[in-house]
Amino acid sequence: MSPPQEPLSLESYQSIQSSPVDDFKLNDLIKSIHGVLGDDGLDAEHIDAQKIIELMERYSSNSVDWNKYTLFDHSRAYTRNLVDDGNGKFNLMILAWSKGQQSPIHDHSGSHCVMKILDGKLQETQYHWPSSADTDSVETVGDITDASASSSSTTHQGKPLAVSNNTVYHPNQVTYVHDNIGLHRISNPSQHTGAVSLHLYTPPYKMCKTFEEKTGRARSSGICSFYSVGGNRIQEDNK
Ligand code: CSS
Ligand code: FE2
Repeated sequence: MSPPQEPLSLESYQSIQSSPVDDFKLNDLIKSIHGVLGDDGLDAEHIDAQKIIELMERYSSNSVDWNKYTLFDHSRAYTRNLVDDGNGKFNLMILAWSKGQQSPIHDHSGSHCVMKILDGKLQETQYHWPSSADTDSVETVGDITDASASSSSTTHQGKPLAVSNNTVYHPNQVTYVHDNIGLHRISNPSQHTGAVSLHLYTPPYKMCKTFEEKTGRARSSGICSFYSVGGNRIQEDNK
């Protein structure tokens, strides 16, 4: 198997950002992504990340398209709502962030991660990887969306993770991350309103690693479950 394509540098990605197009609906975006990553398209491991970034940029957020996927839950860190499983080549999902919610610091299991803000504001804090000594742990925490996954209550010794970038994104803006760039945490900085984002992961992944900010200690996320699929809530015992 050949290695995944090198991720883009931030510079090359920012220099060609395109504007959203009003008549390019969410369904058009989904069809186009299938065209690039689907059965007749490129294999997900050999994709040109720039192509899917441009498609995500072309879509102009309209809540009519995505309202049914936006299930908020204050008791979780955020919710992951599957829009399209990409026939196994990608996962397109909508994440719903209640006020003040945040993900744990995490990696993306070698996948490309393209995130577009649909509503509200979201902050992305990128971190450098910790030294390898800090990633040896095999302890598994619960689902990545468990509110406790961000906690750092252990007595593990290690250096704090170093922040490499901190950016607040607004509706229709797109950002990209890959393990070769680093780790990140997504947070909704608003204490008053929710936020909604559209995420494309390719290849799709079921597990990733989460990291303690204060020590760099890594843990396996456990299965990254969906809160809903196609707008329908998944039963707790059937995630
Ligand atoms: N990567 C996280 C969401 S933030 S990009 C996840 O898979 O749930
Ligand atoms: Fe992420």
